[in-house]
Amino acid sequence: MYSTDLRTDAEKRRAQKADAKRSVEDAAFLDAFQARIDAGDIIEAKDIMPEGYRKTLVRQISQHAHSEIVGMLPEGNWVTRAPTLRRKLILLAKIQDEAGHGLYLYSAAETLGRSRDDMVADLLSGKAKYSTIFTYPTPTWADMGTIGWLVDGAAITNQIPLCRCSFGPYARAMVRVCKEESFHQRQGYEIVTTLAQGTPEQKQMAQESLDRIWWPSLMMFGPPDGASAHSSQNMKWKIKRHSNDELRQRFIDTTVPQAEFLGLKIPDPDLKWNEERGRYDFGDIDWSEMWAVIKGGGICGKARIRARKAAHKEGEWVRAAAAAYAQKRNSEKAA
Ligand code: FAQ
Repeated sequence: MYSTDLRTDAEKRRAQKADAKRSVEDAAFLDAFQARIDAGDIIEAKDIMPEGYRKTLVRQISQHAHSEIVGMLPEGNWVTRAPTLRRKLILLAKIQDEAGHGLYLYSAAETLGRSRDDMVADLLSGKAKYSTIFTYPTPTWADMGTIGWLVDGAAITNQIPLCRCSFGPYARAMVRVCKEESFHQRQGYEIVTTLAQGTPEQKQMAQESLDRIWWPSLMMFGPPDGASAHSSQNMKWKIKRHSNDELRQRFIDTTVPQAEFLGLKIPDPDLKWNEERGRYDFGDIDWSEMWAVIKGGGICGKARIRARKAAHKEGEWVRAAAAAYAQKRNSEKAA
C-alpha cells in the first residue's frame, strides 16, 4: 500500500495522543461527546472522552469499590457469632459477594487508566472517601438483618439506574452487582422478619437496630440536591440518571410499607403519606452528621481504615506470589 506518511509507528502514536488531548480541550469535541451521550451511546474505555468525564468516573467508581470493601467489616464482625451454622454460611457468602463487587469495580475503574494499587493507596491514606454508612458500628445480631434490608436496599435503589450508566464497563459491572444485592436485601429482610416475629426481646432488638440505622441509610444517597456538587454534570453525562433526593424518596416509599408489615416503627415522627404527591413526607435529615462523618468523624472510621491497612499488609505475600505466578505464566507463553 502506497503512503506519503513517512512517520514511524511511534511518531504516529504520539501524534494521535496529542490530537486526542487537544480535542478534549476543544469545545467542538465536548459538544460532539455530549451529542453521543444524548443519543444514548455507550462510552467504552478506549473511546476518547473529556478529562472531566474520566476523572469523575474514576472518583465515583473507586469510592464505590472502597465502599464495598470497607463494607465487609461491619458484617465481618458477626461471622464468628452468627446464631446458627446456616446463618453463618449465608453471612459468609454475602460478605464474599461484597469482595467480588469491590473487585469488579476496581477493574472497571482501572480501564480508565488509574491503577488499583493507586486507588487502594488513596483509601489507606484517607484521601479517598467511602460510604458513610460503613463507619457505624454493628453491636447486635439484628444489625446483620438491618444492613441487608436497609443498606443493601438503599444500594439497589441507587445502583439499578447505574446499570444504564453511559460508561459501559461500570454499567455492565452493575448488572451482576444488583442481582447479588437483591439477594442480600432479601436475606436481611428475612433475618429482621424472624426477629420481629420472635420473642418480645428479639422484636425489641430489631426495632432498636432500625432506630440506629434508618437515618444513616438515608445519608447513603448523598447530600440534598441543592448541595450536591457533582449531580448536575453527572446527570448531563448520564452517569447518574436520577438525583440524590429522588432516589432517597424512592427508597423511603418502598421501605415504609416493609416496616409496617413487620410491625416495626420507622424512627421519624414526621413521616406520613402525602395523598397529593403519592409519596411519603419525611422529617429533616441531620446533614451536619453526614458531613462530619465524611470528614472523618464516623464512630468506627479510624478502626475501619486500621483494619484495611492491617489486611493490606498481611496480604502482601499473596500479591507477591500472584505477581510471580503471572510472570512465570507469561514467560512460558512467550517461550
Ligand atoms: N458517603 O456531589 P455529590 C453498598 C461525597 S455500596 C461518603 O452528591 P456524587 C454495598 C461525594 O463522594 C455503597 N461520601 O456526589 C454494600 C462527593 O465527594 P467528592 C456505596 C459521600 O458522586 C452493602 C461529595 O460528598 N455506593 O452499600 C456520600 O454525585 C452492604 C458531594 O456529593 C456507591 O458508591 C456518602 N454517603 O453522588 C456493601 C454508589 N454522599 O468525591 C457492604 C455509587 C456523598 O467530591 C454491605 N455512587 N458523598 O470528594 C453514587 O451514586 C454517588 O457517588 C453518590 C454521591 C450518590 C454516593
